[in-house]
Amino acid sequence: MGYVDEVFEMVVKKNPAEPEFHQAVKEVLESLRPIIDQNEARYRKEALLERLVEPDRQIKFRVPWVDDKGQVQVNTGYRVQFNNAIGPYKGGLRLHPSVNIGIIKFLGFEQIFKNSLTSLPIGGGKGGSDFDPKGKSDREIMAFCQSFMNELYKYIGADVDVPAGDIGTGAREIGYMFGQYKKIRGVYEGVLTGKGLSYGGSLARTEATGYGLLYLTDEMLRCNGHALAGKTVAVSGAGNVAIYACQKAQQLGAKVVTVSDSNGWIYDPEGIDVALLKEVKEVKRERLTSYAAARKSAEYHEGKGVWSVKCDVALPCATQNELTIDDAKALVANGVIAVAEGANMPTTLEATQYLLDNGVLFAPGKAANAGGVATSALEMSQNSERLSWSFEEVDQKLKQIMVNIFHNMDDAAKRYGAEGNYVVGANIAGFEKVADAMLAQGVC
Ligand code: NDP
Ligand code: 2IT
Repeated sequence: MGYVDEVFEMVVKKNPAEPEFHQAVKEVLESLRPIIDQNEARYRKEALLERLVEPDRQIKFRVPWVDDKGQVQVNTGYRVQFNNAIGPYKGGLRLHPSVNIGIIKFLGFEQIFKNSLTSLPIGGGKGGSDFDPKGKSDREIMAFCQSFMNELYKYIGADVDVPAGDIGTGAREIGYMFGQYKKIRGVYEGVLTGKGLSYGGSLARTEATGYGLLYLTDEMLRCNGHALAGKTVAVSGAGNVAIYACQKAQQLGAKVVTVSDSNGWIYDPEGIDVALLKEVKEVKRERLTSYAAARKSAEYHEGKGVWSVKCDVALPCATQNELTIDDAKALVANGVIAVAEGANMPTTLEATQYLLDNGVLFAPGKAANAGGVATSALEMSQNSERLSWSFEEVDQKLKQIMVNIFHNMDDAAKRYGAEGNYVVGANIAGFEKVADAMLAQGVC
């Protein structure tokens, strides 16, 4: 059996019942085959892959809090510190009832390579809880966040591990967590990113993941003889990533015709009204039915279905495994040119293969959505130098980072005989730097 297959088998055996983690490891290891084949003896002797797939540590803790009725609730908190070969652990906190250790591990594993691709000095980590923020009062959210930080503070720090937002964690939650960290530690430091602008946040961090997704997609289209302007775009999700993906797509001259949430989806042939979407989701925290009620041109559909709409570019921005083989077939049948992942691992392995086999340009999440964490790293830099940069300055840096990521993954794919396969290119380009740093730092 080859080295890749041996390590994958070991991962499945040692981490049973963690299908998302298995999926992420499989996707990465399979595409690293060309570089691993060339270096197999050394990597085996150094147990490089065995070290890469085993987190530095996994922290799991109780999060008790009191709801508005006076009832004590108990959730489970997680932080997986996966790899700090190239910088302090960095990655978001997901608050969603589906969260379990396997999901946090898949996200933390992906984050290692994503963070490396940004070319900034950040290692890989992820955390979160099975807490469901939906329907909770502000006071309940604060109670949860403070209790979560009462335990998490022991393991994080501006030079150790710097968490940020993800599904269910936005500026409000980061604010409550930052306040509690400051109270417990008595230290004012950039321990979290995605902070509010009045206490160390970076301009353009809110927009960064969605904007970055479009900067990379635009560059990928351009380098393959297409242009984003005039294209029809389907977006899934209606959260932070989706909203700013819609906004930047429109600024670049495309028409976005869909968004979705976990209840249903919108088809708006006149183009998504981003101001209305923001009002519904960011201000009122309501469902997409409110968007449909306020806009004549919008059709609301219950359940799944965004990928059945005819589009040139598809941008999955909701959650893992939301774009299945049937969706990929529908997109190809409708003539899709490009799929770029705003979410983490939204496309199943089978669907990814189908898109690649059918000549669809495919930008994997660890490259396409890296703009969020890259701008988090820019927030860390600003915190360290106790300065804040203008929106334009951050946005310009973000754009350059995304263009560089595209070219780095494009070059890596070419170097290893897989031209145009950006899954191979992104994984190899991300891996090279981490592997080099791990080998240089010895057995640790
Ligand atoms: P938000 O919480 O702001 O929005 C998430 C959106 O996805 C909501 O519309 C939500 O619908 C929908 N969604 C979440 N879970 C599910 C589910 N199980 N089934 C169907 N729909 C679902 O999160 P973000 O926009 O921040 O994150 C979206 C994706 O982007 C995630 O995969 C995240 O890991 C990834 N990402 C985020 C970054 C960031 O900076 N925020 C950076 C890089 C990647 P509903 O409201 O109904 O739950
Ligand atoms: O998946 C991700 O890259 C994020 N949720 C953002 C992480 C960060 O540290 O900004």
